[in-house]
Amino acid sequence: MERAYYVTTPIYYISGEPHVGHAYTTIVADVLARTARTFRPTFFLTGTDEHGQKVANAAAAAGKTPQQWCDELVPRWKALFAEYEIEYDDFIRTTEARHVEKVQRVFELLREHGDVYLGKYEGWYCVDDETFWLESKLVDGRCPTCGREVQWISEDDWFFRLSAYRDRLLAHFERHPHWVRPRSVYNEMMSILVEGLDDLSISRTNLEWGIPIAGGGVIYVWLDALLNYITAIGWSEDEARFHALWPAQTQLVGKEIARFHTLIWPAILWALGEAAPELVFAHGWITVDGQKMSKSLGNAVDPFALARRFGPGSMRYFLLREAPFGGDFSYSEEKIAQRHNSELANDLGNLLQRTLSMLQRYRDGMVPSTPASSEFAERFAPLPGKVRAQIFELRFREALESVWELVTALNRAVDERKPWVLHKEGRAGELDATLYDLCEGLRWLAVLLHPVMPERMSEMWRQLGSPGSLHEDWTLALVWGKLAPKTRTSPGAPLFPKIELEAQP
Ligand code: ME8
Repeated sequence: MERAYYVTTPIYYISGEPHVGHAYTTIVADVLARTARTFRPTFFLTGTDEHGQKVANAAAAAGKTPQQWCDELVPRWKALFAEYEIEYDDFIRTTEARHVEKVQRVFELLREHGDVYLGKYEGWYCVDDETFWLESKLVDGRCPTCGREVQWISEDDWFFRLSAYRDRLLAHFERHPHWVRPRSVYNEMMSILVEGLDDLSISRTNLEWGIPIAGGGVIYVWLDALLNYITAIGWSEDEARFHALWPAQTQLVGKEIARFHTLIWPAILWALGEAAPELVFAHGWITVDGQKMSKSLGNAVDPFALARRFGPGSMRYFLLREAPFGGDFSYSEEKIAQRHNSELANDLGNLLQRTLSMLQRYRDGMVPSTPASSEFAERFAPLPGKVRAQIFELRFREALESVWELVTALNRAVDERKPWVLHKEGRAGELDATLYDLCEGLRWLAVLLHPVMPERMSEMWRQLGSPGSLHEDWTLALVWGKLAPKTRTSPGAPLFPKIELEAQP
């Protein structure tokens, strides 16, 4: 089987309703997957992390069994992804039999190979992060990741010999300096490694909501959760399929869970005789007033309301365009509205509308014949390759800036060539050439921006009357002059109607 582009998101705790942060990572994965699908086999996995104390507590507080609670909430998460035009290939739930059975098999294998041993865990536990913490790692007696209170745990647990993998991890980090990005996270993980790794408790004795271990207790939720990336794709079941996908090319996570994905995850994979993923990218946080947006901090924003207000396309565009991917960035409705109005409504939406109305007025709505030459053909020939490379380097903001060079050039062509003057002066050849360039440029934009704003770009494609598919390989689709003369356009409603923000009180 041909090796596929395999991209994953974290699987989300369904301890409540999703927020914009959860949509964010999944949108990024969707943009990668949609771009990859145009030229190679692709697999995009997301899902929900349903076991553990955090979910059990949330269910208990709602007076439901954990299973009932999860079954009721999963449709909300699927609805969120549908709302944001996310096209995953699989959605894994950790309560599904296909996952549970394989996690139990992993545990047995680790036990057989001597990678686990029975010991006593005495220390602290952060329920919100589902993390064990030694006293020495706490900050002012609180969880060093999220700052919340921790609880004391004393129980007999199974331990994974993580410390035995430290040297291999160090060698891996040194040999593959780009396997963890951005650099700041790589450096942070390196310094943890240099300090040393403790063995990891991988079971919970005093908890019922989890995958049972023969002989008692349940599997620690993080071991259970990390394994989703391989249980979903046929590990130990369908070797051909598994090896066509694994190791994953891109695993996207938020920076607060980089440690699990770059120190613990490779060690578990190696213990199973599998390879580490090629890239773990640990991105920054969407912040509100300088703090991470999170449900438990009470500053989470309802992603459904935002999609209704600004449109899913504009939200996707904003999230990718606002900041260099990797860093934190602050969220505000003013910023979303501002980008929507100036970049999408003015630069792009107006360009389409003006072009189609001039075409209607001067050429009966039909694309003129292909000009003998175009200043754009040579200038923008390298653009698709550049944008694609930037997307796979996960430099989304730069990719959108590159696309905007074409948007700007087309707007400038309207201002400089003044089609209405060409029409008035009867310069038909020049008018044809200008209108053709504008339509062809817009067709390119629909293709290039389709992974970012799938529905809006399909609508733009429809208005342009383009036959063919938006899913074609860019190297075939984006040849300047491919737009067929006499294509009949069908102008429609504005793509990005302006949004008025109410005046602040
Ligand atoms: O950690 N900004 O699940 P989780 C950006 N179940 N991204 C954010 C964000 C924010 N403010 N808030 C959340 C878990 N995210 C585990 C993962 S994986 C084997 C198990 C995104 O529900 C970001 O991707 O807490 C973050 O890592 C993830 O949601 C955490 O989701």
